Amino acid sequence: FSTNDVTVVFFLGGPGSGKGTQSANLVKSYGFVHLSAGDLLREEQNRAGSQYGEMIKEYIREGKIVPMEVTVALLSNAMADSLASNPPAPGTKARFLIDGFPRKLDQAVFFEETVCPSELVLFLDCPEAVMETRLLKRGETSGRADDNAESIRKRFRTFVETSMPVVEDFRGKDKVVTVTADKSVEEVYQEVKAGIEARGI
Ligand code: UP5
Ligand code: MG
Repeated sequence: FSTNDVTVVFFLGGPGSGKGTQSANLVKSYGFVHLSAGDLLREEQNRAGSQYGEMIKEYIREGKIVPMEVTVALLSNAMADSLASNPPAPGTKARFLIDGFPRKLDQAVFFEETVCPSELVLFLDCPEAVMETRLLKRGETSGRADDNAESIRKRFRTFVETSMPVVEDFRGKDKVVTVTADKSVEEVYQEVKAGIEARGI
């Protein structure tokens, strides 16, 4: 597909900061197509015959970042599928909200060079203690293999060491809208909306 046909917004934030929750709202009001890198990886992990299933399972449990070739292929295939089944009207662009990606600097560079540059980065800023409480609570019912105290600790470490530098890099390019996420879902959403609209997306 052509990058002229799409607008890409990256949605970043720590584990449990609320990316998935807010994405659902944004899809409804702004017509974004929501692509969660983590959801795509979990689907691939469960796909019969996937050569990556075991590897993805291990990386997710350890809170490590899956090699980017796998994730970028899943994302760009999902974008192409979406454009094929739902092409943008002439003169308009398809809008993709890419949740939980890029999580490492080299992934950001690779995606923007080989798939599509991003327009904006939404960043949910949330204290670890709040994210931990949310994830442990969700873990009671989510069935996610990484919603346990040990995996959560590892996810936090990866986020601070590897993913925050991506946010800082985009911040240096003035592409980041930061929203404080330690508030009610509705309050966070109002700020997310204000941030998007201020940037004319
Ligand atoms: N909740 C949400 N907002 C709330 C609020 N304002 N007030 C009170 N509660 C709130 O929310 C988490 C929980 O908090 C929910 O129970 C929600 O109701 C509540 P959610 O919206 O799910 O938060 P989110 O930020 O989406 O959390 P998630 O756990 O999905 O974040 P992660 O970034 O950890 O997970 P992801 O699925 O993106 O990645 C998982 C793993 O996949 C990674 O650790 C990594 O191993 C792998 N991965 C890669 O390797 N590469 C990638 O590019 C992406 C993922
Ligand atoms: Mg999520």
